[in-house]
Amino acid sequence: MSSDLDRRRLLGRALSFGALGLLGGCNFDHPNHPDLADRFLHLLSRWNDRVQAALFDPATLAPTFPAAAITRPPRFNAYYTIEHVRVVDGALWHLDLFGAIAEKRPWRLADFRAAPQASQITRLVCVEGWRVIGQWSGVPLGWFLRRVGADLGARYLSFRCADGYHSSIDMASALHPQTILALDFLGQPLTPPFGFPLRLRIPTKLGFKNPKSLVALGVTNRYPGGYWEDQGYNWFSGS
Ligand SMILES: Nc1nc2c(c(=O)[nH]1)N[C@H]1C(S)=C(S)[C@@H](COP(=O)(O)O)O[C@H]1N2
Ligand SMILES: [Mo]
Repeated sequence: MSSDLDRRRLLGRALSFGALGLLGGCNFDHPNHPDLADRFLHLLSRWNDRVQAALFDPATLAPTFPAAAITRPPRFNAYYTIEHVRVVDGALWHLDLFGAIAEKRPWRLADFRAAPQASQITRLVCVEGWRVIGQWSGVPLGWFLRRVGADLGARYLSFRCADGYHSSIDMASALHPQTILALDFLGQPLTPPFGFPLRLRIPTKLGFKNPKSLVALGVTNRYPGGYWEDQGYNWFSGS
């Protein structure tokens, strides 16, 4: 049973990285049919998303680690360098809610602090070829979605960030027990470069699917894409 699950996870990874390799390594451009090549790549990647979604086991946990394995110092990454991090004012900050959510009242920092918290020591894997282990704590996203009356039958969650970054995930991954809206790193509030005041922490997906400094969260059936997703990174990107 467990080796069967391992094989499925491996297959998922092979498909995921195989598709990334195809996207990065081959030249499908045809001088007469540039749109056709684009459309082919897009279809290939969306097919890959569906295979990965079908293989995703909502009960399989991402690996967890002992405190001694935590990477120090942590490693920053964004589509800009660390001097350009936009600092959010925690007192004014709120998370806007949009789409298929019954209670759209924005959530403030105190609301998230008052909610149930979960902690995890997990690995963040960046497609650029590095990985770090860290300890994140915060509100389980599944709890939050139920609390605000989100339509759990909808397909996508869409996230928008203070720096203009955006990303999206499937509902099954959103409801995974290790998917949290993180407030803390190593037991202290997140610092601005690492996503203050609130970031998505989803250890079953690659680093770029972990948007930092969230300003809005939506539930939708319309494919939302994302900053890197729109530039050809595979959308599902299980890690
Ligand atoms: N708001 C925002 N979130 C973001 C990014 C970004 O540029 N802006 N980059 C992503 C990428 S590519 C990675 S690998 C992780 C890095 O998270 P870290 O800085 O905590 O290591 O954040 C993700 N979330
Ligand atoms: Mo990344």
